[in-house]
Parts: sequence; structure tokens; C-alpha cells
Amino acid sequence: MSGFRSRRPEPRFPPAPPPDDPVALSRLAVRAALENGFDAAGVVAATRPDSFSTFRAWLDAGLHGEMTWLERDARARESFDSILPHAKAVLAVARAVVPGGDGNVARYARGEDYHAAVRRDLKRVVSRLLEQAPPGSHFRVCVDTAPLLERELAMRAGLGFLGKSGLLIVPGVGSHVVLGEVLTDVALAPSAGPVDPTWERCGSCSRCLEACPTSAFLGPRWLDARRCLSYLTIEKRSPLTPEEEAALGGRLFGCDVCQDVCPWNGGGPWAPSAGGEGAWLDPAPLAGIDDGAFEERFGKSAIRRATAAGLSRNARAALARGAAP
Ligand code: B12
Ligand code: SF4
Ligand code: SF4
Repeated sequence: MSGFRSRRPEPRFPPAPPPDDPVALSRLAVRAALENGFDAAGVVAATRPDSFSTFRAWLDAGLHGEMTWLERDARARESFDSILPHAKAVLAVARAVVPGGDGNVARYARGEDYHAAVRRDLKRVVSRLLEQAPPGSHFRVCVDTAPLLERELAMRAGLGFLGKSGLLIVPGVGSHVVLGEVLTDVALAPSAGPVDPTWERCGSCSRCLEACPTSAFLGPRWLDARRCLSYLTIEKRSPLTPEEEAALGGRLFGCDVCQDVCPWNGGGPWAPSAGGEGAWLDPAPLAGIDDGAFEERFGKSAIRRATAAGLSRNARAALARGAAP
């Protein structure tokens, strides 16, 4: 149908045989995830994502700015085969980030890099599954690293709903969660029935859309990333304009405003308040940080994503505007 041709060689392995009891194996996967420190887990069939066309339209509108890597592997998000040949099911998981209040570092990036922590614990889940899965089964762990539409997967697996902020909200936990997945060629039974695309539980609330400091939302779940402070502090590689610098308001990495105002997070351990471990970075020593010192300090932190050049640029902007901790 399309002109897209995978340049990948034929899969190196045959598909896994069907499991004796897909429902039992699926339940085992969810139980193992919950036992390994995830707050929500569910299984979804590895079928073409419903929202691929939304994603494509978002790219076509240029709302991704300099995140050209999203453009590069866009087509891979249409099918799971480039990530795991013969993929049949996905175990989607969500984990609450470490509680803590305000800071100039977004909550998800404080402490141990969540990519490493989630990967480690999902590997434990896979070890458990390998004991029961049919011989010849394959599993692949992904955490924000593979070309997947992770929020859709989480929603369709029954973990929660997508708020107007675009964030997955897990009822009882909130939106301060990070997501991960295990892809498998074993036909695990889905945990949830088909999801109604219009299902959301925001009601008449639109606090996140209104509170965003840069008015980055063009509508519910429709973000102009180029205006988002998370993008400006983490992903944007070119210099900041004076307007962008001012908009940062002293933030060094990420932004939590659209979550701070959300009633689904209200009163919980993430209520805006003073600090918490790793919440604040002093911009002064970071303003001139070089690659070596940056790697030493942030090599095992999610902050690494900003690069030394990006973080020092943010720190200089904070100092120029007198926004020290
Ligand atoms: C690129 C990216 C960004 C960009 C763009 C964000 C954006 N809104 O698109 C920037 C740098 C701005 C960013 C910021 C943040 N990000 Co980010 N980001 C990603 C990444 C790598 C890709 C997201 C993407 O494809 N965006 C393009 C848009 C169009 O897709 P989407 O956001 O997934 O939206 C889809 C759904 O909303 C869906 N949808 C909407 N309506 C409907 C209806 C139906 C029926 C269905 C099926 C789907 C659907 O359609 C969209 C297209 O598929 C994902 C990881 C991943 N691989 O998915 C993390 C991810 C989304 N980010 C995450 C986080 C934590 C953040 C921040 C909170 C970080 C921070 N504190 O600074 C902010 C939040 C900003 C916000 N309000 O979205 C988490 C989200 C966790 C959660 N609770 O949802 C993810 C999942 C990473 C992870 N593994 O945990 N991020
Ligand atoms: S992370 Fe901050 S800047 Fe980005 S959409 Fe949310 S409130 Fe707006
Ligand atoms: S702030 Fe309100 S509109 Fe935004 S995600 Fe939360 S409940 Fe939904």
C-alpha cells in the first residue's frame, strides 16, 4: 500500500509458538510487574496504533520543532516489527516517580535515571515470564527508547486515561508516572477491552491548558512542543531566544506546571512545596560545565539528555535572570 520498505533483513528467528494458556500468562505478566515495583500494568495486542495518524499530523504541523529524531523513525511507530519481529502483545507498565515538591529540576528526572530503573525491573519481569512462556519466545524491554507511542499503549492496556495535558493519568496515582513496555511474540491475552477514544475523566476542568506558562497547548492533548519548557530545557539544541530565556523562569531541566495544577495529583506526595532530594540544582557551577564534568555528574541521571551545552545554557539563562535556588 505505501512506498515504505523496511531495510531490515528478514527476522533472524521464527515466531513463538502459541502459549497453552494466554490468559494465565498475561495475568502472570501483570502480577510480576506489580510485584516488581510498578504501580499499574496491563497487556495490549501489538496492533497498528490507533493514533498514528494523529502523531503524523502533529509532525506535519511542525510542532516537534528540532526533535528531528521523531521524524526519522516516524514510520516505525506504525508497526512493532522493526522493534521485535512477529510482535503479538505488549505489557505496558507505569511507575510513580519519587515524591517531592517544587524545584528547578522536573520530578521525573530526580535521583536514579528512570530509564535504568524501569529497564532493570522489567528485565526481572521477563525472567519470570521466561519460566512459563513457550520455548522459543522472545521479549524486548523498552523505556522511552524505542519508536513507540507509549501513551496510547498504556491507555489501551487499561492503565488509565489521557488527560487534556496529554499525560497518562493513572486513577489513584496521578500523572507523575513514567512508562515502560515489554514487547513479546507470545500471544498474551489483552487485559482490557477496546478503549473508547473519547474516554477521558477531566470533565469541564481545563486547568493544565490555562496554567501552562507559555500557552503551549493549542488544544486538549495537542501540544506545540516548540513552546513547551520541557522541550526548551531538554531537547532544543540551538540557542534560546531572549523570550524563551525569560519563559524558563529559572528552570534548568523540564517543567511540571501542567501536572501541579491537575486535581488528579492534588494533595498527594507531589503537592507543590519545598524541594525534596535532587529538586534544585545550583546554576552557578553549571554555567560553564564541560562534557567531562557533565558526564561524571549526570551520566547516571535522566538530566544527561539535556547535554552539557544545553544545561549550561539553561544555567546561564537562570543566572542572567537572577533565578538562583
Ligand atoms: C517527544 C516527547 C516529549 C516532547 C513532546 C511532548 C508531547 N506532548 O508530544 C516534550 C519534550 C515537550 C515532552 C515533554 C514532557 N514529557 Co515527554 N515524551 C516524548 C516522547 C519521547 C514521545 C511523545 C510523542 O510521540 N509525542 C507526539 C504526540 C503527538 O504523541 P503523544 O504525546 O504520545 O500523544 C498521543 C496520544 O495523546 C494519543 N491520543 C490522543 N488522543 C487519543 C485518542 C485515542 C483513541 C488514542 C488511541 C490515542 C490518543 O495520540 C497522540 C499521538 O499518538 C514520549 C515517549 C514515547 N515514546 O511515547 C515521552 C513521554 C510522553 N514524556 C513523558 C514525560 C514525563 C514528559 C514531561 C512530563 C517531562 C517534564 N516534566 O518536563 C513533559 C510533559 C509535557 C506534556 N504535557 O506532554 C512521559 C509521559 C508519562 C505520562 N504520565 O504520560 C513519556 C511517556 C516518557 C516515559 N516513558 O515515561 N515529551
Ligand atoms: S510541561 Fe510546562 S511548558 Fe510544557 S506543556 Fe506542561 S506546563 Fe506547559
Ligand atoms: S488539569 Fe484538569 S484538564 Fe488537565 S489533565 Fe488534569 S483533570 Fe484533565
